[in-house]
Amino acid sequence: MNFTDIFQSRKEGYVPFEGEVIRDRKPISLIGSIKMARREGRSPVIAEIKPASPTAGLLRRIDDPAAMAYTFKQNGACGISVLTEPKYFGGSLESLRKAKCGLPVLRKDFIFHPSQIRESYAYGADSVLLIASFFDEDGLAKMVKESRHYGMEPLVEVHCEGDVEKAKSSGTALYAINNRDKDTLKVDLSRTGRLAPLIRGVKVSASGIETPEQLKTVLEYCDAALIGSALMRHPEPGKALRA
Ligand code: IGP
Repeated sequence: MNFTDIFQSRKEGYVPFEGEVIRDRKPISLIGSIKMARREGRSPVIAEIKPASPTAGLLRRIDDPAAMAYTFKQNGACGISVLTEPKYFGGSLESLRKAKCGLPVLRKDFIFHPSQIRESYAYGADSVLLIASFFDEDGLAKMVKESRHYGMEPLVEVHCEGDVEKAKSSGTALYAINNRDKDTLKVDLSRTGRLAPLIRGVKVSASGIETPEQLKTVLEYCDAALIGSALMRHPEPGKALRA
């Protein structure tokens, strides 16, 4: 199971969100929160609620996503990422809704349809992940626009130089460099050092960050880091953030 397979499986049977959406909520800026953490001398970490993963299987049973989000906030996180893909990551839209805690909340999923962006907003998201590799240039630009229509600046994920070009032409202001290969699922943190210099704008290094030393290294290249598995595996995820 690689990213491409999961993306395909997510498409199968997806029922477009038909609920009525009133744009009466102004999303919290993830970029603003990253910058504020840095100004205040806090480590700019986006903490991820990730019950399972295709490589590790079950990481942590999360009965109370609201409590988990609050713990992350109390321990200095600058944002919360919530996996909503159910089959391989054990996520749900309900946990997205529950993670609202005053920090910006990112919906982490395999997004391919504009209605998923409306749905994300309806469930309280402040930002959405868009994986550049799964769109052509036009498609990605349209999804960025759609996100902004709801006041959300999307996090555009890049895996290679080609993705960076695509992301740039989409006009996004916020990038994630994913250190995990989308085909082999192997982690290579040196990807952050390779791609970061090609990007202007706010950069997040994502995946495979396990130790304080690794966090320090990726933060030499990026404005923030996104950590899931290492926090989920820790007996006290909040404390792990402080390490
Ligand atoms: C977190 P990790 O290795 O700290 O658990 O990684 C995050 O980067 C990862 O969950 C992720 C992801 C994704 C999951 C990055 N991009 C796209 C699903 C879809």
